[in-house]
Amino acid sequence: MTLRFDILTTFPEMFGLEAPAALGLSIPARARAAGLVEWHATNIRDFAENKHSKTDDRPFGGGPGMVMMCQPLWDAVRAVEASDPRPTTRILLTPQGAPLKQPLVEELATRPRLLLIAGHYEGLDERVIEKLDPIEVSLGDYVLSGGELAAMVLMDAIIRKLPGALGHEDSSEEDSFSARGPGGERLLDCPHYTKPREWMGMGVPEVLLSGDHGKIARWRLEQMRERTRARRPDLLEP
Ligand code: 9D3
Repeated sequence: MTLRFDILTTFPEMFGLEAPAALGLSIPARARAAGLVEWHATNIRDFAENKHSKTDDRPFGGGPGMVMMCQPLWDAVRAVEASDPRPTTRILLTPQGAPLKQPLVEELATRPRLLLIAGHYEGLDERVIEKLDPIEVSLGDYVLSGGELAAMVLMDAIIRKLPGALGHEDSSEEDSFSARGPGGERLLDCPHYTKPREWMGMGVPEVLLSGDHGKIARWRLEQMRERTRARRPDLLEP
């Protein structure tokens, strides 16, 4: 079954004519060519019923920036949802959302159809958020110019989890944040090395050249734990 993404945005050009640059190569491009995923960007402006096709207006109460109006977005969602009988899971990309984590990515990868709402505005009118009742997702604590790149990041993370998207079927299981130590703990990846054996006077850890696969596996696990302790101790908390 093909996963369908619909992206609602006032900048559909960011998603390209064929594919956004970020999704036009590598795993997402292959997944699309294989029919595992399709995506459609829709311009919210096309649904504005006022005469200048305005999608935003000044905030009640004053202040900087513009607020996305309810009507164009609501009508866009309804029209896009009606274009395909599969039910959508609505997702709003917003700095107010829950920080994106791999478990949500993996849950979303099981849905038939995802509706992503991305914008370049101060925010949405709260009433349309209430009516749409979307899952609100943020990428983290930094400020982007808009939600479109966040939508592409989310799409990329989901697409690579679709069955058949990776050449190496088990490599997504071994990722950081999916990798588990024997105690079930989430761990960062270990360091990797390839040829040449010496580069700019730097060698390669001897154990990796030993051919002792048990010893190598134990060394890698120790490196994973060491790095996680040093760099991301939060991952080791329960
Ligand atoms: C002071 C108010 N700003 C909130 C931090 C306004 C604002 C800035 C940037 C409102 C929207 C945006 C555009 N960002 C997104 O739409 C966005 C986002 C982000 O900026 N950081 C991390 N994740 C995301 S998901 C969508």
